[in-house]
Amino acid sequence: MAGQAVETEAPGATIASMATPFADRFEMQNRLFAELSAMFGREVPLYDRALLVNRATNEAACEVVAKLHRGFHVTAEQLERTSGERHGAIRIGRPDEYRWITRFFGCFAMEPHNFYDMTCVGSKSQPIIATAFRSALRPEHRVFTSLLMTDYFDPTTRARIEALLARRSVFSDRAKQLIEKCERDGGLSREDGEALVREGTERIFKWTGKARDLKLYTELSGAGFKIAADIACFQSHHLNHLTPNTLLMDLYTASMKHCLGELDEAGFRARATLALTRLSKVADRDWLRLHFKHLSHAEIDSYQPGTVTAADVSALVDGLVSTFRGEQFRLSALKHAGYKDFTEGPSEDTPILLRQDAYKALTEPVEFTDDEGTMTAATHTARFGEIEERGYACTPAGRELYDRCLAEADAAREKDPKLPARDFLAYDALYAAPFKPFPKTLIELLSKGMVFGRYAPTPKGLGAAKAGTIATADITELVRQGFVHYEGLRYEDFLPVSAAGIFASNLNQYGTQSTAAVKPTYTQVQLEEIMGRAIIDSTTVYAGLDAASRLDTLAKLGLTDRLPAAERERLQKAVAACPAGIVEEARRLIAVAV
Ligand code: OOG
Ligand code: NI
Repeated sequence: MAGQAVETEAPGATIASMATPFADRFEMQNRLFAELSAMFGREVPLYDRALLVNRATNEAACEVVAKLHRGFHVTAEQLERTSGERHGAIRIGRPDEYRWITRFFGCFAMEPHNFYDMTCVGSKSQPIIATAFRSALRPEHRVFTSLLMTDYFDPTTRARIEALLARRSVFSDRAKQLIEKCERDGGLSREDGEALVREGTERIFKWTGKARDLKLYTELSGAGFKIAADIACFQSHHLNHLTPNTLLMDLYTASMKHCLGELDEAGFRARATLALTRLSKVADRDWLRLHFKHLSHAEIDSYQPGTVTAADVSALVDGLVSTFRGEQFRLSALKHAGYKDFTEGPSEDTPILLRQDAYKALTEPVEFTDDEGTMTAATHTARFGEIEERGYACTPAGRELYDRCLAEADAAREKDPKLPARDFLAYDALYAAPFKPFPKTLIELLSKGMVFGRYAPTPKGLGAAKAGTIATADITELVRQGFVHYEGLRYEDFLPVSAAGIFASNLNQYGTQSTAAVKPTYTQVQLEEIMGRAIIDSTTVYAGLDAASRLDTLAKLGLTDRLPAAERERLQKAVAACPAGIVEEARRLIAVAV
């Protein structure tokens, strides 16, 4: 039948002329995260309401952008997609479980990216090593996946944790069969894909509210190992949080605080006005490209410049105030533990990496069962409500500068930890000051080598190349002359120091020290052996994409010969260091998008 997808499993059948019998892995990924989000919303009503707050604030941000760029319009569906991006966090207890989870995410085109050693982040250390699963080139969603390192503990505690963990089976036989089938056949039918999504939402990631060994739980928590208790005593890899994407962090956090009853109307108005006014100053074409993947250069070029007045902002703020009067925004009526005092990551005016914030971990009822079958009601505080806003991916030089600025900003904050709650504006200025050395616009960030980018010749550039009138091979100069388009690469990963801060503030405790006789050290190879596959170093991908686009652009403009030999070699090396196939796939995706 014309147009009907072939869904039958047909190993060995002649399928050359048919559509692939397999479900698209990215569609499966979107289905998985949509279902996880629905599951999490049922488990945690506050999460569902926070999504509504996120929608309202993203809509307001889009209205500012639409006034600045006449012709810009996002459909509800596109906005839903942008805001529908999620990152999850799960914490795993056993190496064999970790390998199953790796294989599970593999079925959804999600591969391990970067090694995070949380045992080495100073006073915020946790007994955890981690990687994040995502697609290398089409990162729609990601999951930060931790593994509890039991040898961080003294032998007796370690044996108790391991004995408890040994008794659980998170993956059903059916889930294992589906994963094996996917690996063997090279994909899953749509029906099997749905079945695997259900394994995720009905078992693997589901919160059961049931736990075991209250004694161990209490002892671990009391000794400061809440994270170990969260992992060892439960029966699933329950989602710790599922984080949506915001276009405007400061508007979202102010709104959440207002809806939670922590910020009165006047306070909210002031902060919302500031956030929207700031947006109206920075939401240029680069901002559009960063936040809306679906917009092409040509589409952005077609917008006419417009303005945003103080009256426009004030009307938007009025709109939010009245929206938030609605019953569903009365978040203060739900059980909650308040909102974090400050946002993790770069200052508001530095559009790099990742900014994160959260409502604090909720106290949820849990029922403990002991070996004799006796049940005890208790509570567990671990799951929180994070939000994120993404910026540009830093080069190693940019990352180094970031780390320095961050250390200074952290130190300034620690001198007066109550300041964010007492005087937000003063705190905002205090935190931003150490980030002053960081450029604030994309073109500056690129030309100073702080972030990675992607380049392409413009029609004007191609014309000039033909006419032989281009006088430089310097990419920044070519951009300035209108011969080359640029964009920044979005940061798609995590920040260990922010993550440590998030663990710390949500567990309501700082890090923990190893109780083993000698504190073990952990390596990426160790985690790779557990997973049975290599971890992608995302910097090699960002650097490879940046270098390949420079080489391609210069080649298309006939300028390769003018590139200094050392520079050409550096770029070629960066392309070669990128994991196999990624640069080619990126070129293919760009060609498709054009
Ligand atoms: C993971 C913490 C890391 C992030 O956003 O940095 C993380 C966890 O709490 O399990 O999710
Ligand atoms: Ni997170």
